Amino acid sequence: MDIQTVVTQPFEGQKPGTSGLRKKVDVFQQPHYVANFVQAIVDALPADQRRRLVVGGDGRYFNAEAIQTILKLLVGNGVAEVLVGAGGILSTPAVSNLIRQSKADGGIVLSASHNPGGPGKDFGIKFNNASGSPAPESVTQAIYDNTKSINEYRLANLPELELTAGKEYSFNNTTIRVVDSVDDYAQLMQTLFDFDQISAAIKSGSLSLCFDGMHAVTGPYARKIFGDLLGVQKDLLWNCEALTDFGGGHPDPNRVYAKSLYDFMMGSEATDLGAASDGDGDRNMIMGRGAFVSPSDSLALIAQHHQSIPQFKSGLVGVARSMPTSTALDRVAQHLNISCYETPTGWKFFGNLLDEGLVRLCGEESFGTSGDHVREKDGVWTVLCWLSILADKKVSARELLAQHWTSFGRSYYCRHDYDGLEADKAQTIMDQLAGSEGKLVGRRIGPMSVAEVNVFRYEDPVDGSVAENQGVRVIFDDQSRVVFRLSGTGTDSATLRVYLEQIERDAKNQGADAIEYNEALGKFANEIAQIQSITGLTEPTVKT
Ligand code: VG1
Ligand code: CO
Repeated sequence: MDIQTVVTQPFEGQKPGTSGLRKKVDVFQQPHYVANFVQAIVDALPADQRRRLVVGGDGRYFNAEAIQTILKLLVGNGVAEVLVGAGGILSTPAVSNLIRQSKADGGIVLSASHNPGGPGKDFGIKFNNASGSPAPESVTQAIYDNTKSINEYRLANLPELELTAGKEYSFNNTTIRVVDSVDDYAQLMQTLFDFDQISAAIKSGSLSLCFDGMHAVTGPYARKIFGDLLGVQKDLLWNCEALTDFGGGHPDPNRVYAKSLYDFMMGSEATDLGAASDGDGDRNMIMGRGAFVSPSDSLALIAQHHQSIPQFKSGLVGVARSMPTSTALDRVAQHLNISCYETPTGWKFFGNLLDEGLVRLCGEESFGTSGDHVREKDGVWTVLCWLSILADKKVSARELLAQHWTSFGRSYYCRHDYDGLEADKAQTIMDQLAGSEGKLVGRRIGPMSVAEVNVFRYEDPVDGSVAENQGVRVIFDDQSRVVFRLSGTGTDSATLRVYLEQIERDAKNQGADAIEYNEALGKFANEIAQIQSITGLTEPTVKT
């Protein structure tokens, strides 16, 4: 097999963000663009860590072409073994699992997650390390540095490979094995949950689930796990046909983009549990009959009821949440007498804590939860946690939420996103907020007054690495908070995220709608961040 050394030039801006490199797909479609970036990944790996790599993506538009290029590149670089998902498809948590199970040196995930797919839409590539975790910043920085000086890459002249499960190819020093996209992951789930208990409840009619695959990667996983193994009827598994453009939708499981599921769960036909997952299968939305469970509450409730989940029967040890995620988890951790870590946004920051065994459960307000079984957030797994809790407690999700709020207080939580900002204006907002403590301390809104304003800085307790500038926190005297940060996953203009959390300890006042409850605080946030005066925007683009 011929190996060609292709002369190339660096592309600007191949800098990984919160979760890998994300750009418009036409940027990735430029000649050399994918090859440059993947060669930069390979070059960042020490020579003895190129033995075995896993490759797969969420199946969006351009996934198939990019996979073929990556295989040529990995053969060209003499990687001994490559495991690739059938059709080039693997959900993000499934990649993480395969890396761990096969003791690979890492994996390449093709996805732009919840961002839309199709011509003119978004694409992405990220690298996960040998523990299955998104690469830490030291590695993404090394990759980025390589992209700035790259002048050649090595490509094998492979024919187009048919990626059917079970196929195996050998070229020069490389074996390529095509694996079933769902099997290993489904097996892992069966070791973590009591499938007999859940399926008995489903088959007896005492527990029902409606799942929306949003025409994204989890469709086949849901059919196998919820359908074949647990007995959920086909008509309750919606949009499980994976499509390259996600059916034209936005595969982001929240109240706005999973609206039909939301409406169904609020209506008279609702099932006990409603759930949806995103483009690459790492996010989840959880609803009970007539109740939306905010991701921060979902995380706190999983911690609270961890004894209903076989994976956690031996105890949680510790838990972690990203900084903007609500403090509901902290209160449960305190009650359980276990540690609760606060990390910057992005799953990569949980990797060390999980590897060291300091935490077993993690989550983010952005509809992401997972345990120590993989090193990614995991949508289907979260649904199985909720099915386990409901099957075990035999109480509705709505009732569990009410009980939780009575015991721990309710964190009324929501997020306001201001999209389409010019980058320099977004930066001005952040800069002036960072220096605003003197001006803001003591300012009142309703009964609360600002106690502290600071810029979040994280020092990793395991390796001591430091992440600066991870968002501005405005903390009130009753622990309520407003957090501001800029998105690191967008593909064009800047997005300002404003996270609102108000803690209501009085059970009489815990039944309101979180978005409405936070309206006044959202206006206050707009004002103190000078969003309107800097950008002209009086209202956020999205409220979730
Ligand atoms: C967003 C979320 C963050 C999440 C990231 C990747 O990042 O806020 O919590 O980890 O997306 O999720 P940002 O920088 O845009 O706020 V996914 O489902 O894209 O892998
Ligand atoms: Co995702």
